[in-house]
Amino acid sequence: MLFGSRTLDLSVPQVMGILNITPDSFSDGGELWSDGQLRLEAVIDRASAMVSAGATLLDIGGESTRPGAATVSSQQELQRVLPVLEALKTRFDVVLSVDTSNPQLMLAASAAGAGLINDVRALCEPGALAAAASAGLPVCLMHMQGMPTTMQKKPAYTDVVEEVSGFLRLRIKACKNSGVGPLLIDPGFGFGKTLSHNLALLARLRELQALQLPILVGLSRKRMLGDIVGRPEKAREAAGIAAAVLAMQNGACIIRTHDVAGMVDAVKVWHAVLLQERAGS
Ligand code: 7PJ
Repeated sequence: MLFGSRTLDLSVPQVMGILNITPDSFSDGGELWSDGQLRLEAVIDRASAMVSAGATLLDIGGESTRPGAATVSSQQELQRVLPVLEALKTRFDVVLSVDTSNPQLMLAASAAGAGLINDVRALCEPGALAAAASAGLPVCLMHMQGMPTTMQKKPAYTDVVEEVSGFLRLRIKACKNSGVGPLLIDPGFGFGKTLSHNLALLARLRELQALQLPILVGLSRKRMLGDIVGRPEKAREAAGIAAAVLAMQNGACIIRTHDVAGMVDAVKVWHAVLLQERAGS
């Protein structure tokens, strides 16, 4: 699949490294900031480590979607993300993804060399469909119930998998009508979902394959893993790998993670077994 100027082979799962450049990020707590300033050198070092470890995409996020996080103005978000995009695009041969719902940033990011728009609001913000269409980039559509500030208050579904895929189906149609694409889909683990909703989505992820689009998953360090293993965010790597392997087995082809090195090894093991199986053991 073509992501801007770069092609990735999605028949092998690809690892997307998370570069959160918010001062209040949910799991890497603003380590890239000092004295209210983003440290570009620190961002580059972190990106470099992820690329060396085998990430083929980097997801740059300038807006925290953590429940209760401070809202950022469009201007602030652009000022955070664009210099990072500029710095990374000349240094690393990977797909740069922007984690944003902001139409202005979609356009500016595309001009600055981004290869993917990753929108947790599935282009529902006013102007987002039109901006993504003129950006001309692939878009990952994610499902969320409610809005980040309130989404974990009382998530409720009759059948979570049916509702997530119904929502995605509508957004895919809206994108096709607006000339947006190519598309990827994501069930949005943790976005307006209880542990049991998240587990149902992971167990039945394969059902989303009916939409016939590449599936991206973001499980890394999330609370659902903490609820299962009882560990703090930074000690959830093993839990995240186990969950991602299940997701790959159920059709996921991009894994969004904070912990790239371990995940790349997990993908290699999973893929080696797949090839053996295809060869007819
Ligand atoms: C996701 C995301 C996810 C996609 C975040 C976090 C919260 N984008 N952005 N999927 N999560 N596509 O990293 O825990 O699950 S921000």
